Amino acid sequence: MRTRTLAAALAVATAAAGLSLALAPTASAATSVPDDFNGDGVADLVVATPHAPVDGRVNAGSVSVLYGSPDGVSPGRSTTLTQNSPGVPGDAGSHSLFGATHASGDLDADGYADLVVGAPGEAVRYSGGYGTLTVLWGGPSGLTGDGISMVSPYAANEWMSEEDYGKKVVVADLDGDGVPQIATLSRTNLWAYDDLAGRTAPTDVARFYNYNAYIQPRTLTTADFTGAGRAQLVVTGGENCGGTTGGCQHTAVYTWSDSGLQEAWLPDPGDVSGTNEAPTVSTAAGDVDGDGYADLVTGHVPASATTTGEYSDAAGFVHVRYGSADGLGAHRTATLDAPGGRAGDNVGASVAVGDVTGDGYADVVAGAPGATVRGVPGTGAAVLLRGSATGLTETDAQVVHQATDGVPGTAETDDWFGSAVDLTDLDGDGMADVTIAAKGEDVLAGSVRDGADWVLRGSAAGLTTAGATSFSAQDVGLTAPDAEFGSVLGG
Ligand SMILES: [Ca+2]
Ligand SMILES: [Ca+2]
Ligand SMILES: [Ca+2]
Ligand SMILES: [Ca+2]
Repeated sequence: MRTRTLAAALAVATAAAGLSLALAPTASAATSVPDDFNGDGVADLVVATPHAPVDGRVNAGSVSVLYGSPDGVSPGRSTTLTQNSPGVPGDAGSHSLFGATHASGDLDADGYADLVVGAPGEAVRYSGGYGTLTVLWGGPSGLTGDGISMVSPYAANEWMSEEDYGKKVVVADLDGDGVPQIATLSRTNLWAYDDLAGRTAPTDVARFYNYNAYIQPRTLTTADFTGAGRAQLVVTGGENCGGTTGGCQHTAVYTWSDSGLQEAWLPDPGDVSGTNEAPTVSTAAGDVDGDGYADLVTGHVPASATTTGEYSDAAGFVHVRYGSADGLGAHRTATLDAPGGRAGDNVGASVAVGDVTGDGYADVVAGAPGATVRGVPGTGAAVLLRGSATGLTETDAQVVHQATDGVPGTAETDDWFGSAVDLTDLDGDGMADVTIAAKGEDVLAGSVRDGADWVLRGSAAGLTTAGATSFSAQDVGLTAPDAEFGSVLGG
């Protein structure tokens, strides 16, 4: 959805500037659906399980692609790949965390979307470095395992070391030539690559930004926030202040230029009361007010001194910085509480942006994995906040959870429904469908973190339970308990 919004913004921007003929011809050769791996015109869903064991290696990781269709997705039309699958580069290793992040786009401009998968814990042979990216090529049969592997430029430098390369990844057209590129975060660096030259791994990075010891980059997002006809990168993370590691928040926008990545800092929204800085725990982008500029949506859960379990005891909130020609958030920002939000909800622990209702305004789904439902703590919920001409609104917000009529499953303690969310049009009807992960869902006897995913379809009225489906590890042939199946739905 992110790239489609970018394309819409690009169309508006170029129409306004009379530049429609200046677009690179390669753009028309690329697929029009950024996550359509088998080229049938319907987007596909990737759910990743970085904690999946593979052939006895713990936390090696797997990714599952479920192919979209007019009937939506089904595990019966899926492929699950690990680093031990035929063709996939590398070998499954303990704690590689293959699938900790993923992003897609047509990197080789053959009309089929390609999947980039991060394995930030993978040891790089003959190097002190950790972390790889794997590019899996799409084709008529979808993802088959055919791919290439990438490592940090520092992995080949005896004087440098790298940690967590590939912990976040995005695919976007950063230089405005119509072909998307890869950008990725490590523990201390942001790397942005040039267009791939065919199906070979890049030998050098085009642009990078190095963080000093005072900033800990955490999230990476991309979209065209300024109507420039190219995407910018947004990185958020903790920043040391007052003697506290990560006590303040850092948000920076990077624009690709001939001289490197140009950086601009943005103010942190703080928490709802405006007294403390609230960590940015999730990010997504899309045009929620339909003005042609992508908007940045961030989820914030204030840290809590009384947190004892998986989630904070804070309510959480969602913040919007509206895009404009003058820069992201230059003219307008907004903070939204989920209606009825309560302490411990953790609303904004996850966010996704997409047009659920098909009215041309992107909507937001925010996960609230800590929410208490009908007296059961930690059940979790997801909230639909609607886009409109005046921006994102709490009006007619819709809450769904496992106790909602028509949603499969049972609301249980610490299911954490909403631990991750994604919005992609998986049935091709023009309305984005939500995928909701519950990483604490227990499926097998005696386990507590088997994990599962739900898909609820978009409709003109909002999310509908008609055609709702859910699936877990066993449905795609995985058998290990407590692996948090499908807990990663994107970046
Ligand atoms: Ca497809
Ligand atoms: Ca491709
Ligand atoms: Ca906008
Ligand atoms: Ca749909």
